[in-house]
Amino acid sequence: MASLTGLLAGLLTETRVRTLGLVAPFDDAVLRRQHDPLMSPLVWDLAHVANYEDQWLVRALGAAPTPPGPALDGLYDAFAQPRAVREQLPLLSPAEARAYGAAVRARSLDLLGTADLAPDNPDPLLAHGYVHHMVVQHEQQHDETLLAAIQLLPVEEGHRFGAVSPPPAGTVTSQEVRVPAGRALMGSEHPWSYDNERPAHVVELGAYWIDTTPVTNADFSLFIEEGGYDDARLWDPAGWAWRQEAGLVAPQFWKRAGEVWLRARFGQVEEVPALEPVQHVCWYEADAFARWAGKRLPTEAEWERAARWDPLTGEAHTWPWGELAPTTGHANLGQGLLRPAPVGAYPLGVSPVGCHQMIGDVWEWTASDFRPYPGFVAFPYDEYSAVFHGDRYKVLRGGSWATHPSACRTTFRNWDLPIRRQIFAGFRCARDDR
Ligand code: AVJ
Ligand code: FE
Repeated sequence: MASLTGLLAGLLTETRVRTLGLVAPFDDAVLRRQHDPLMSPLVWDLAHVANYEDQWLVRALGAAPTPPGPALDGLYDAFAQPRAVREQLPLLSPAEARAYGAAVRARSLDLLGTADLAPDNPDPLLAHGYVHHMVVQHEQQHDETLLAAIQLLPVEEGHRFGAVSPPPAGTVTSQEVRVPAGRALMGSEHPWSYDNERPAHVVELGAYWIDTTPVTNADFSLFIEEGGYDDARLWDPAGWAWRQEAGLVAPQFWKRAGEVWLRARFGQVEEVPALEPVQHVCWYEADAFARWAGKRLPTEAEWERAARWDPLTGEAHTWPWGELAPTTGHANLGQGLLRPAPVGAYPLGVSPVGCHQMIGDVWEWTASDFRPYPGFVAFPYDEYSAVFHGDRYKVLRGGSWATHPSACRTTFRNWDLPIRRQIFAGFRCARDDR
């Protein structure tokens, strides 16, 4: 199992490099400040990922807590401390948080070195290195959260992290594809999958049409111009109430300048690029757009079938292109571009039925509530998924440009409240076959 140990140690190290790189440009005052009631001060996430790692890769494996110890657990418990008040807590300073993270990491790597990760280890935390990969995914998810908080900084304080230019838009031969009726595999039995992806099961789906690309900024501008935000008939009643209360008139970070729309992002103001997938829209905006277009949002089962099912072999893959790990030629993941890429930019990443950019670029809102799959068992703790099940949260699929490949696959389920739009979320539409 030496290679699995090495792989996990490498992922943990790569992830920490990214975490530290995300906070490096900012001084202590910026790191401690709460920039928005929806997001934590950056320094909270920094110590939270370390505390989580101490709980799961140190204490859960039988070792003593890393100083300063369990007294920190309450401060960094996401349930005990609502985001809006985290600035007022007696948090570790940025230097203390970095030192705590390094101390935990030294101990967790030490323990990993001698851990038995064999598939037949009766401890389900250790078999296949489950808990180590869970901690990798957790820190990667918080790296995306850190970026969502950084995107909310005033433009003068923003930072670009050496982003590289996106590949050019590509040719998309048709706007929608028809997916025939049939049995679709949903979920995953991969040893590293989350509890909410399990058990893998078969669902029966009718035929449907789904867009080959996410909805673009150009598409969304047309919805705005044609009065989409002012037509109550297009909106879910709760969405219309929210649109009124919050005064929604365009995606978050958009501003009208004469004839054009500008957007602010990471220290830059620029014209909204027409062919990029729209992002920073909430579920209610996506739902209203779909109705305006004479369509609807796909269910998560429809989304997953369009992303992974191969009509020639009948098999369902981990990625739209098969089983190979993603490269920068397959999908826009991992924060390198710091933005979505234009539609058609990843011909290698097209799914067998013909959908572009199912993975990466923007999280895609689906019609579905975040509910457990039949036979769901919470593992290894209720607060990852189980406490969010029900009709309050909507499922998002596919990962964004800010998602690391470790925390992304066609079966990965993300969720958020239907009013949220500071996340890197867009959508594509679907419709019934008739
Ligand atoms: C799966 C992105 C909804 O950020 O609340 C982080 C991930 N869980 N720490 C979140 C998570 C615990 C979670 N999401
Ligand atoms: Fe967390």
